[in-house]
Amino acid sequence: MTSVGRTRGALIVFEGGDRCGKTTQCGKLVERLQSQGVDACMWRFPDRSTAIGQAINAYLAEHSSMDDAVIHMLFVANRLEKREEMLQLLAGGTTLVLDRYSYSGVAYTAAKGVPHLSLEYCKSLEVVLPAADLVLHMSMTAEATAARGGYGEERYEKVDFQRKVMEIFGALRDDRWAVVDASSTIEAIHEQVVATVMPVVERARGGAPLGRLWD
Ligand code: 2DT
Repeated sequence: MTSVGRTRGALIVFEGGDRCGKTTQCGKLVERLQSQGVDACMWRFPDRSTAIGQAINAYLAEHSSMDDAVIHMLFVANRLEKREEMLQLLAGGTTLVLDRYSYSGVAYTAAKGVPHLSLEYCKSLEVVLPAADLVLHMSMTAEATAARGGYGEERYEKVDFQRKVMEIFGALRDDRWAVVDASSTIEAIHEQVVATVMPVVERARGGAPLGRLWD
């Protein structure tokens, strides 16, 4: 998409089911990148701080209910409202580490199995957003994540549903994805993540073009 010059930051995304350790790994990665002199910051989607994000938060906490198509649009809008800022940061050389992105957007909605919310339809709403340079797929069985602390507090934390989400993540994988065994230790995962991310940061710095979803 946009030409961002020779020193752009990389767009690194962590995806996976609930409670698989994405947030911990995002934080550790940003710290490591910064310690190595890479300008980096972490964002989460949904971004619950905006007005749209607050409506999403109420839905996830089961304080409100919404039509499946409407909540899907809100998740998309929550990314679109950050699009400009995202592109500017990347163009300015900041590497963005995202805790979920459009891949969660399409996987969680398509997993509901609502006929008019197919994977293809969901994907079509995201095409104006940049593609990740790298998606780190924190892979773990739905049963194993369910055994982790805090599981079940939010709307989608149900084993059968998570199993469907994981199947769809599997189907979305392409050569920009790297699979990480999320059942491993925090430090072992972190080292694997760093080894996978560094060459991608270098490629972006060297001028590799930013892609567009789902080209
Ligand atoms: P966490 O904040 O704990 O990751 O949970 N989700 C997320 C969607 O259904 N669509 C989306 O576009 C995104 C980004 C995944 C957030 C929950 O919201 C789901 C789990």
